[in-house]
Amino acid sequence: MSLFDLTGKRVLVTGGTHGLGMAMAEGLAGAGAELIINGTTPSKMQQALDHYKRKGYKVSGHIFDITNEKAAAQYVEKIEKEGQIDILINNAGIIKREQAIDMPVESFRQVIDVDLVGAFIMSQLVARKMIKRKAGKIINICSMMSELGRNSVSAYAAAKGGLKMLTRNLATEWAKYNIQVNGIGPGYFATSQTEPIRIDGHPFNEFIINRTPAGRWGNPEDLAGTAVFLSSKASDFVNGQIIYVDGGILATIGKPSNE
Ligand code: GCO
Ligand code: CA
Repeated sequence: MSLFDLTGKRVLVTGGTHGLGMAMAEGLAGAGAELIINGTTPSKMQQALDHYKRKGYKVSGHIFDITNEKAAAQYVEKIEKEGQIDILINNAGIIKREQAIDMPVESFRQVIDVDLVGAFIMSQLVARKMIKRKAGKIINICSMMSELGRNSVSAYAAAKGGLKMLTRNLATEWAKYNIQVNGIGPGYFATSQTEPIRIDGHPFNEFIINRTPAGRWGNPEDLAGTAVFLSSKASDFVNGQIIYVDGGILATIGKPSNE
């Protein structure tokens, strides 16, 4: 289907060495895209590149910190010398689970810096290229915490709520250049980030399964279709939307644990 075809498109995925970033990258590569992966850990990058290459995907990797605007600018220049970035997926993120009352300000700042400021830095750098070409797709990876609070994740919720509004604002400013800025809000997915709260028998694990109308954790592959849609021609008139891929969590108030 040519509407969703990504042949010849180059996508930069931040934090694409594992988890949801990797699953989305694979979805896009399956639709024909060439992968450019950013990460911060050389050993993880090597493993990821081996994985992508084993699957036969065209891929390159770049180690840099998205919160360092000078380094990020140098890498965007370097990548663009090899070919244009058609799609940017702002996926890199961190979480700190800590009661707000005790959270060191420095930890709060660090989460905002990676999850929100990093996405701004990368979007600005890449959009400067996209504006000249009058074409581009930017996808910000939001969260349930773009809409809902939860005990112990104040900085993460503040950052992801901010990322939702950054998405709308960048869409407002850049739609006229034929750049579509949208977001994906994953529900609760089985990744390394949720490993500490996904243990069988752990009350949080039971809670999430009960709270999700679909009755299960998301599998990373569940995100691929939405990522392809927002990267392709099929979404050329979709601007500033957050698509929640959450098994129905945000559609419902939930139910008692005995139902
Ligand atoms: C948590 C989880 C979440 C998920 C996801 C939900 O502690 O509540 O880790 O933050 O990772 O972002 O959309
Ligand atoms: Ca990373």
